[in-house]
Amino acid sequence: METTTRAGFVALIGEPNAGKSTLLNRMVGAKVSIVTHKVQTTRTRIRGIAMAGDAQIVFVDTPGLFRPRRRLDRAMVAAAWGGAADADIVVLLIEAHRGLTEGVQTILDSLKNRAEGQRVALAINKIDRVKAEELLALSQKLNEAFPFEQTFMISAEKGYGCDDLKEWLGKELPEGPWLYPEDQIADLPLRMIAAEVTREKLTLRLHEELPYQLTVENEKWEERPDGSVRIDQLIYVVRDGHKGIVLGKGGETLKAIGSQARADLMEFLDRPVHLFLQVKVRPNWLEEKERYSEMGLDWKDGD
Ligand SMILES: Nc1nc2c(ncn2[C@@H]2O[C@H](COP(=O)(O)OP(=O)(O)OP(=O)(O)O)[C@@H](O)[C@H]2O)c(=O)[nH]1
Ligand SMILES: [Mg+2]
Repeated sequence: METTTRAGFVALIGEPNAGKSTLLNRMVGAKVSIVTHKVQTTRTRIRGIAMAGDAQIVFVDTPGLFRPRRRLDRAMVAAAWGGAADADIVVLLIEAHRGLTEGVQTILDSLKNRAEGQRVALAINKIDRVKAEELLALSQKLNEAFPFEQTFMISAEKGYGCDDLKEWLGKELPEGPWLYPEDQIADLPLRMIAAEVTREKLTLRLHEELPYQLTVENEKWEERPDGSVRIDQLIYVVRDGHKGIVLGKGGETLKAIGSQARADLMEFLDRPVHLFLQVKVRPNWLEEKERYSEMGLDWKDGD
């Protein structure tokens, strides 16, 4: 008997910090998208691939949806909605302890306007942070606000409910051949993942506005005959003062960031890594078209 395969795209959308990237990594079983406790960590769409029985689910992690101010914010929010529009199923993540916030309400309004016929499921995330009794009421309230096809209570971090969600998604995707080789886990160039790892360490380490005003680009990727890889990255900041903070006293801060990033990269790439980081002041990088294509974002003239 022939078995039917299924395949399709599942977009993870939600407010910044909802846990979208954590869920993507949990579904894929590897860290392909960076995670921090700060908002607006993810800047572009990141595809991670998971198998559920005979179904191949291509999860699309998206930047958080919020009211954009800067050009970069607008490009991020546009990338997130683009991900939702292209998906077979959208999963809206919300945080259990925050509930139906104004931000969530705005997302629901937008979903109603743009997503005629779009299949949308709800995932109430971070259930480890609330009492079970509160969940039922929250689920009811959200389902009154939007006709979700299905509701899941999950903890992306602890894994609760994630198998149920994955199984359901696998069954609901359309029949068709797999879109990627069975062993592929991400659709993102390695060099981009490597730059993201460094940006994660910078975001975790630096305060206030600084993480939002820097970007990391891969400059060189050299496979060495001994099986190791040499990676050169550039960190663009907007001011001399920022450069000083990133470097730290005697270069200590950058050194610490570099060694954390290197450790993650060695694990991810499963081979020795030599990582070289350089900080450059580039006051206008947030208004440069090329930076956006490096980040995997669309540039719109006139924005
Ligand atoms: N307690 C708890 N924390 C979680 C859970 N899932 C994610 N987190 C935490 O929530 C924070 C944000 O997680 P991310 O996965 O980066 O969130 P995101 O939605 O991708 O955020 P942006 O990329 O900024 O839009 C991190 O500190 C996670 O560890 C969960 O199930 N329970
Ligand atoms: Mg994210």
